Amino acid sequence: AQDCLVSNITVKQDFDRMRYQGTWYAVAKKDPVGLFLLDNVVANFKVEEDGTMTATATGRVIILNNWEMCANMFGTFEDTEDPARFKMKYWGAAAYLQTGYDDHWIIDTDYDNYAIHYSCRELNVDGTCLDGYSFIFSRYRDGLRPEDQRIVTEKKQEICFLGKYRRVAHTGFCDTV
Ligand code: FEN
Repeated sequence: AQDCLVSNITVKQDFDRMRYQGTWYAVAKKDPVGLFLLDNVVANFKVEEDGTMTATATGRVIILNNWEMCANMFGTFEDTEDPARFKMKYWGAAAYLQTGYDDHWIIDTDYDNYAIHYSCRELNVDGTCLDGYSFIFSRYRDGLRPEDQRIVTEKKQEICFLGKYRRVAHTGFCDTV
C-alpha cells in the first residue's frame, strides 16, 4: 500500500489468535490525536472459552496536577470477515480514562518475536489516514531482534507511518500492577 490508501493496507494472512495469546511489550508506538498511553505499555491477549479475543493493557498516563498513574485498560475484539481485522471496544479500570471503539488490525506477526498493530481512526477524503495509531510489539522487554527490525521497518513504510514512531520506555513503572 505505498499509495497510503488505508483500504490497500494488507494484514497478516490467516491470523491465528491462539498463537497471539500472552504478553506483548510495546517497543515503539505512533500516537493518535488526543489522550493515550505514554510509555511502559504492556498488553496481554487472551482467547476466551467462546473464542472471543480479549486483551488487557497497562501504560503510564499523567492525569491532572501532573499525577503519574498506571492506566489499566481492557479491550474486547469483534471479529470481521478478515481474521486479522478486528473492531476493538476499550475502556479503563478508572472512570477518568477514555473509552473507545477502534479498528484493530494485525499487520504482521511471527507470534514468537514481533507484532505490528495498526489502527486508523479517521480517514482523509483521499482515503489516506488522517488520525491513527500503531504499536510495535515484542515478546521481549529489551526490544526486537535485528532480523525482525528489518521486517518492521518495511511494514512501517507500508502503513505510511515510517518516521512517526517513538520508542516506548520500560522503566518498571507499571510492573507492580
Ligand atoms: C492496545 C492493546 C490491546 C488492548 C488495548 C489497547 C489499547 C489501548 C488504548 C488506550 C487508551 C488510553 C487512554 C488514556 C487516557 C492496542 C494497547 C485496550 C487505546 C485513552 C488520560 C490521561 C489524562 C487524563 C485522563 C485520561 O484516557 N488517558 O487526565
